[in-house]
Amino acid sequence: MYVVAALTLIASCSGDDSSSGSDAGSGGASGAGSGANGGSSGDTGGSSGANGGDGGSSGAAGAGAGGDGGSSGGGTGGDGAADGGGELDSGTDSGVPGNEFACVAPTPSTDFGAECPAEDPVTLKLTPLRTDLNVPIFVTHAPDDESRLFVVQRGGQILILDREDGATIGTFLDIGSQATTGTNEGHEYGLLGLAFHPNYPEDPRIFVNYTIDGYTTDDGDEYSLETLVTSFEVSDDPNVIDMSSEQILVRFGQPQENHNGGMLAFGKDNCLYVGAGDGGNGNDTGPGHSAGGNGQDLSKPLGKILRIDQDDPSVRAPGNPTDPEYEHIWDYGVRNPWRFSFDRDTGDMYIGDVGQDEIEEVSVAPRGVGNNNFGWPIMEGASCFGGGGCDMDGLVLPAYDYPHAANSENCVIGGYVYRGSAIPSLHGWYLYGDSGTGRRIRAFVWDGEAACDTAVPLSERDGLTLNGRITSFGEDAAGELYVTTAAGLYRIDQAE
Ligand SMILES: [Ca+2]
Ligand SMILES: [Ca+2]
Repeated sequence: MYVVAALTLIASCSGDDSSSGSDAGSGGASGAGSGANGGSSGDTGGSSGANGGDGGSSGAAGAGAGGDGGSSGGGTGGDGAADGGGELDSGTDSGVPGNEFACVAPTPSTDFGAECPAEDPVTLKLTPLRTDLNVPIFVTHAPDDESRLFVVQRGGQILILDREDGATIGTFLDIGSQATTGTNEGHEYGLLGLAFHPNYPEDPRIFVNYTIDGYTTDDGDEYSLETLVTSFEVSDDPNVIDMSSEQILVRFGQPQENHNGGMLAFGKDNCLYVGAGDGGNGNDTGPGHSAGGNGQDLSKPLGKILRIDQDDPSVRAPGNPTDPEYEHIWDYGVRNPWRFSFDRDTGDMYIGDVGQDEIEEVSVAPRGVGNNNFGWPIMEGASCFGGGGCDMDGLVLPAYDYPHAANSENCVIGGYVYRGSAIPSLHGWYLYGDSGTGRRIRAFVWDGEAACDTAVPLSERDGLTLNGRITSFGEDAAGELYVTTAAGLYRIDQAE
């Protein structure tokens, strides 16, 4: 029943993958040098090359597809302010004298949800900005920067493109030689996430999530990859990162090469959120998986949404749940949260959690409300995993789920709540998609109790065509939305 998906398909992000380790050489042990900013690895075993080793070299900067990326969905428009419209005043939760951008305990949402709209949004179109990229898996912006887009390629590059016409301005960062990256479309590892500090560029740090070669512990536990979340600082040239500035925030082993999550984004609490998959394999079982699944094991970073204080990643971030043994856990019970985002107006969190065999789901958590158990591997979507019954007590069910059958869908790609100004009727709609060959773009409005869904996916309703499978959505400084595919970057516009 649980078929091993072909690695030649990006669809493998929703299938099993029993292959562990041995991804043939490539990338050295990451030079993640210097600082050793306290990488509080979970209990996933030792870490290769200790903190900040200087590692190898080479690296198969391969093309491939896969991973995921970050966003800076966080800090934006003021509390409930109406229209993100390009203003980034970030950090509404913060009240720390002397550092209004410190990671602080969040202020839980008090007015969750919106009204279901009376009508579907206007007809949309996709405006291609690029069709020649090398496995772009994320696009985002720097705070207040309305002139540049930052496109993450899974092979390790962050490209800077002109927001208007997509022309290449430069290469911001290239860690292709130190990351271990996938070489075909289905691979889920490489450079997977990017987020700018909410006070960038006054605070010159960007944050990235990528994989390096794995390791074997003294006890013989094998990790095929290791996830690193690190920071870099921009150099005196605003289009070039200082490669000597890397600092490790956290690192943890990946028992299998799939389900690495990879998303990074700042919340309105100015803390760094990290998506971590269940470790890989299938059914959240096998080597490196706890009895009952990593998703439910609060001593591990795997199968979690993590929340980190970027200024002191060695301790539990202010406001994190105090029970979990692993101090960075914010939410748990996720399988592969490839993409999540924060509504830039409300601060609510939308998580696209990739399902296994039958069901894809989007979960929504109110701003500042953590410690949610989203159910994996007890449940897949709103159903007990594998059929039969299960104990749903205490589990947070998805806002919306849909089956694989019928429409060639099998891998949800989380998106964004539209808060731009170019398409007024789209305001408040959450746009997301699926990387299956159906290439569907969908939308709903979450009213706090149910997802008000459009009757027909936007892609079909509006005849939107893409040159490849969807890999991500992204948001620019003005709140306009984009879609990336295996080679393309498109802006979502209103049709004439
Ligand atoms: Ca993994
Ligand atoms: Ca779930």
